[in-house]
Amino acid sequence: MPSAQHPQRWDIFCTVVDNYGDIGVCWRLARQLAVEHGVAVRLWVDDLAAFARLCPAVAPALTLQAVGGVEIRGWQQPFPEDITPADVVIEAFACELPESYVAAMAQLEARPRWINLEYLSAEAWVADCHGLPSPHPRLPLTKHFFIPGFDEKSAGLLREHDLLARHAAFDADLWWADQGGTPAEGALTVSLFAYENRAVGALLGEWRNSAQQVRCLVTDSRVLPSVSAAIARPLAPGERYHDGALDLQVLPFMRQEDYDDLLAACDLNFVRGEDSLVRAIWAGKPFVWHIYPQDDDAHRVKLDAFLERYCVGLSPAADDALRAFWHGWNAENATGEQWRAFSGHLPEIAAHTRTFCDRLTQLPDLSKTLADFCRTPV
Ligand code: TRH
Repeated sequence: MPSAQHPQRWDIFCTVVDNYGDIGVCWRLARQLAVEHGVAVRLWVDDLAAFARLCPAVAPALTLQAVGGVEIRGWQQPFPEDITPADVVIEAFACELPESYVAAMAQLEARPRWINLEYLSAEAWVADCHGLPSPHPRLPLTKHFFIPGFDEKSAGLLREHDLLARHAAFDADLWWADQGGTPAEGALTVSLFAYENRAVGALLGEWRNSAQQVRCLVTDSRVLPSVSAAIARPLAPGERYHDGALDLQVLPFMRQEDYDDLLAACDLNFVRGEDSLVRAIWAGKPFVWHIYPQDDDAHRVKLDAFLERYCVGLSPAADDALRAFWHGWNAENATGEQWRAFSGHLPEIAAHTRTFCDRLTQLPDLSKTLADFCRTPV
């Protein structure tokens, strides 16, 4: 039997490899499916403590709870034998489903739609692989690859239906007042979320000596020790540091929704990984992407594939400056000169990023692509 035509029950399986991207994406998708598509979602997560950092309503000790219209399950070993698989089963980022669960999927008369939700990529191969079936070697089950990306040949990008309206209604003055005061007139406001990065020292030096005030909000993330090392002073969330033109403040790790506000509030956002990149695009402000580093340097190809799409339409000078600074930031050797060239083009990059964002909003959002795909018969 083919899978259900109007799948009402969805299971999403998420392992937290490291960092927050895996659960960040799964939580976003789960909420959207529940709230915007009206389906019942069970989200299985193997690390509820990591989840609770971006969603404090999650109680790490509870293996069964409901938050934001989603049923949240602690994914423990051994996996319970008495779980009936849902109509749609999403294995996020190739995490391996419990064997007993897969066996139960094969037993169902209406076999579930089985989706492997892959990592985001701007590379050309996505067009050839998105949506491909992968039959199970033994069982009467087929898994389909679902690959987020930047054009209509991919799964698209996650974007809540009201996100752009929320950004448009965002009151930056109010937000800054809550952060301990509106930035100085004409100051450059920056959010900094990144992995460890030795280039932080050169950047902070530039900001300290800049003619323009720089108000930098550092998130409680892996970049914080790099910042502390650069200023030779340990920094903790809540602390603030002034030196020359630099006014630096460390923020606690915040709720996922609040992180969107931070991106909307700043003139320039340093982001990392996968999900914060997409959120920076939707904020429509200039950003600098620290891509998740991979052992075989595969991330460099991925970074350049994104730059190829993002830079279309920039003037040659802005294009060169942006690529040079992004490459320097990712290689942890960005120089003051690269920063000055990049920041000199920020007005053009700001207008360009707005257009880039507008163009991408023409694509259907990923939750819709997925819901439509799962409605069609196998
Ligand atoms: O945390 P990340 O580095 O996650 C990474 C990437 O997703 C990478 O592709 C993946 O392979 C690796 O994990 C295993 O970066 P990312 O993807 O931006 O996820 C961060 C999430 O945390 C995102 O949903 C935004 C959220 N966030 C908060 O909720 N509060 C915060 O204060 C901050 C800074 C982020």
